[in-house]
Amino acid sequence: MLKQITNIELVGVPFSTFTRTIRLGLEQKSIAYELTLALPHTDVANKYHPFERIPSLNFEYNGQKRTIIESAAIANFIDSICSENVLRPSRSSTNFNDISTNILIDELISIGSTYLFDTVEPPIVKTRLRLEKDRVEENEIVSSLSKPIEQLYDILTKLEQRSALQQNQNYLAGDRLTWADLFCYPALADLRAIPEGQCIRNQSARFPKLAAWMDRMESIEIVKQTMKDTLQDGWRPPALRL
Ligand SMILES: N[C@@H](CCC(=O)N[C@@H](CS)C(=O)NCC(=O)O)C(=O)O
Repeated sequence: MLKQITNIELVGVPFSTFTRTIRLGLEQKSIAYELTLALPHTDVANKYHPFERIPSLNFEYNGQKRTIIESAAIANFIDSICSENVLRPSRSSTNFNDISTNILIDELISIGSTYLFDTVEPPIVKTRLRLEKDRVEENEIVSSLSKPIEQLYDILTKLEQRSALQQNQNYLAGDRLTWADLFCYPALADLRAIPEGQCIRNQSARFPKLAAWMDRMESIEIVKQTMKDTLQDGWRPPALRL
């Protein structure tokens, strides 16, 4: 770990999927940090993030304060300050297997942050929680989610096919845990916490490879350590603004 870097502070909340991705990365690399609790669009979040999102990461370099926004940029920063417990092959490797793995990791980071997040979180997870909060009948909830569920199945099919799970490897980008897993897992963990997550739960799941990967992820210590106060842990957001 680069020793000029001090006072790492992550601004976000445990149930935010992007915040969880960064926490998973920091935990994996045993980087000490402080979590400053802030919901998006609040004064604390907005102080560091011009787009009013979470997470942001603050740190000091030789005593000078800096802030990074955007989870992929934060992940790259984490890699560059700590070479232990790697979450991707070295970017400077000229071995073509490493180059290919990095391509797949970058694809999956982008897929997880956009297509997957956009299909799982607002239209399914947030919608179900809001309807439940409004005490809408279960059959009405199910029917109002039917279109988003079709889209979800399409995205999950493509995710499974694009990932290394297709070649029966243990993790999304191969036989080791990488940032690809850390970016895709949190939204799917939220999905698993609601009835619509049946498709990635247990052996008879519609997506058995993703379901087995989720089980594998949930046996990892850093995943257990970051579960508290997430939907999976039974936690529900007060204002449903994830
Ligand atoms: N592109 C941002 C996305 C961050 C993001 O969307 N975070 C969510 C919480 S998980 C958020 O702040 N949502 C507030 C909103 O969408 O208004 C990143 O990669 O960090």
